[in-house]
Amino acid sequence: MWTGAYRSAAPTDIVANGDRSAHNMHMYTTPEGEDGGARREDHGDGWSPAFLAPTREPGWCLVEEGYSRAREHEIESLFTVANGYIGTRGSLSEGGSMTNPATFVAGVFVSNPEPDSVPGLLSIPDWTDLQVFVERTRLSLEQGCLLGHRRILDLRQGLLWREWRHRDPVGRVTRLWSLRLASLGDRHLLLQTTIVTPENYAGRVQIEARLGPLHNGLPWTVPPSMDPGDSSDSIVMQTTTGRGETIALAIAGEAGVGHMAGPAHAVERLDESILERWTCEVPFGESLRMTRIVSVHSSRETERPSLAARRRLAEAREQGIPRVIRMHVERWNDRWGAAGLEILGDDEAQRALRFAAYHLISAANPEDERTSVGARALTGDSYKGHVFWDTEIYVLPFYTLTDPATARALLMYRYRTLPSARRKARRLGYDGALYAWESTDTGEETTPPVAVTPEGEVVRILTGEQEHHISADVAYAVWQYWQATGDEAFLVQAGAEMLIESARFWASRAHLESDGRHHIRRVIGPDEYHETVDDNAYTNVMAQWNLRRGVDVVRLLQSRWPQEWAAAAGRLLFRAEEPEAWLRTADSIETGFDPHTRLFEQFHGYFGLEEIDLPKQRPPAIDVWLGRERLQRSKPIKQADVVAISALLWDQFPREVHEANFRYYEPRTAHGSSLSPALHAMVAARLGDAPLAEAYFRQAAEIDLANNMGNAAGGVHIAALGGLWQAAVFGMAGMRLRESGLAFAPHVPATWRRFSFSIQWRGRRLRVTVGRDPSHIEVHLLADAPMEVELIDGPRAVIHPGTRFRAERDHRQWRAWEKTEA
Ligand code: IFM
Repeated sequence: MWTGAYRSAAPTDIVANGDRSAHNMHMYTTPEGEDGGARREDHGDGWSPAFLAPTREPGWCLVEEGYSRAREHEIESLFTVANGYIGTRGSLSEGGSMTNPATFVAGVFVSNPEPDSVPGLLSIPDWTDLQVFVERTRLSLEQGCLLGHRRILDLRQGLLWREWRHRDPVGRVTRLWSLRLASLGDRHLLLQTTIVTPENYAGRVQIEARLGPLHNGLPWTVPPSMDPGDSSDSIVMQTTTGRGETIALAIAGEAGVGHMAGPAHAVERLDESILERWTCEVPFGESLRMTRIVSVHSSRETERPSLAARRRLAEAREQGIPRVIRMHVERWNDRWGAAGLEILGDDEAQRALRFAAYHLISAANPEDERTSVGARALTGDSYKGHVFWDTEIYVLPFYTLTDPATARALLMYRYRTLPSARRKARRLGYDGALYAWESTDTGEETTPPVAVTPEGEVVRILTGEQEHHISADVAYAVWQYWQATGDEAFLVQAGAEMLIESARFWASRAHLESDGRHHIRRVIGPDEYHETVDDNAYTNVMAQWNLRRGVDVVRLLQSRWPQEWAAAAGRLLFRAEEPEAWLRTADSIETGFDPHTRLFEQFHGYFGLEEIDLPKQRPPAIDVWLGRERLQRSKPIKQADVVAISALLWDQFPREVHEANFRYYEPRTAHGSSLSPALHAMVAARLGDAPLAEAYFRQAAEIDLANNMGNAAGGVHIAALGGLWQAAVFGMAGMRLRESGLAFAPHVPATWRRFSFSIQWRGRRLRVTVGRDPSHIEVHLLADAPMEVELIDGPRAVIHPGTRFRAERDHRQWRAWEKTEA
């Protein structure tokens, strides 16, 4: 049984069985025979088209019933609507004692003047704030009687729905319905519609919507010609970040009651916000609806962001709100078509995987090569929006295999920040490129130099100086993208340079010592509990891999694109002897591998550290429990480190090596990082340990869905979500990239009857299904040219477009692929 907070629950109509308090919200029932689940409101004015209803199937919805103040912050993160350009947390529009609304624009950072502080993602004025008054009494979840309250994150359509019934002290019952989106049809648009329906009265209803604060770190100005009072009836404001960027937003509200003329509208400029007010007498049986539509632009895309924001807003209004919503829903439909995730037999796993994909789709923008995905995407301000290795190792494979244009844009961000990576390498005395451990808009190192512990102790943060594996991680993602897409233009114009510059970095970073081995000293590996270590296995194996791929790419360019290579070699001041030197270094890097035990030593001296038995249920903050000093001297590991070698370089080592290392390191891993469980799920699955794989899959899924690390308030853990997708595709389905096609080694958990997903490989679209009873796999090549599919320890076949291939396992043996009807 799952222990997640979100269990299967059909998003049924919000029908209260009489008046109930917030404590028994679960009493809602599914109306017999009702079609379409949640209400299809017809507001009598043709405004609400029939398609506007939450997706009915529970496998596509996250439903939050009732209201619990204590959970608000994490719900806001989970229920974020975003589109890779902009993201708005799922906070309640009317606020509340625990509300923390925020809207982030990807890649827009503000510097903090405090000493030792680093830039953080800008939060623009809150556009969602909205208060409803019935005869001057404000509707509040924390006052009056809550008759029903439900929020639905509609993963399928990318919509956040809300339904709320409220009774005030004099017995008036009001229903509020709302919908919020960050458009995938046009990434510059945000929209929120609210419909207020007096259920048992006719009366005066007022909506107040604020835009602010106007001085949240940065002053927002309303250009004089666009004053709130001007005839355009939209508000335009802008700010300049101090890092050279101007951000502008234009906002307009449209209100109506059925077919009647619009309600009275007033705008007021307050010190900290702009307040708009719509007031009208709502007749019995009618509703007051108000839609706020926002357009955001920055100087990154246009020289005149204010103008662009205003124009785009006007166009959207011209198109009409239903069309804006429809385009958004259609784009979501396309994205789901490309990712197509279905798990039969385990509804919770299916929804967790779709939740992961929802946030992955929401996190990145294929049209922007100057931004990347921060550790909490656009859902919260933890880690200040900084970009880590999380993107390349955990998140990027999802895009590479379902939406290559997005993967390319994210890799181009690393290409564009190469100059900063070169500067960092130079500053530390190395050649080539060393990427920032924490990166923002410029690619300069932005890891904070110090942190204050909960006990008030100021400690140095060494990751920015010592966590060097990031350069190999970027190289890994470049190569994986190249393998999966065959994107020659990218490789020649950008990818090769990143592979070469990172190889150069390792060639200078590894030192040949008197034992005849190259050593990489004073680093931090993925296991950040152990700082300033020598020869971290993950770092060294990845460095070795990076050096060899550097050689491969040089040879590839020399043979296939000699002209382009000549130009690149000149630009990079390439020396002919470099590849040989890289190979010599790679061959003699100390990886800490012992062929007798088949174990990698995580770093030099690790095996001699104090052994501490971790309880089966790992304490959440083992670093606090043991203290920093003791942790350094003992074996508990923060997160997958040697296990990450197995996850990334499976084919480089025999199965026995993966088995030995997993069995050794898994019990010693505290999973103090959200990145850890998913990689453990993937490796356990590849080892055929389905129960353990399933347990880790759940643990990874519950990081956000059940807030099992206690910090989802700061945003969803996008790396864990990317890792979850990888655990399913690379672990449970056992998919691996090959030169001529794809290989599979399915190990499906007992509860997953069938798991299907869609992917792209070198321009071809495929639908893959793996299942049990009997164990089987089906591959359906939907389009483009033939390709090879292989079963590990089994047959291989060339498959053709439009055909479906199926293989079954019989007594541990795979039978030959059979062509079945497509
Ligand atoms: O990149 C990770 C790191 O591996 C562990 N601490 C959190 C970072 C951001 O998610």
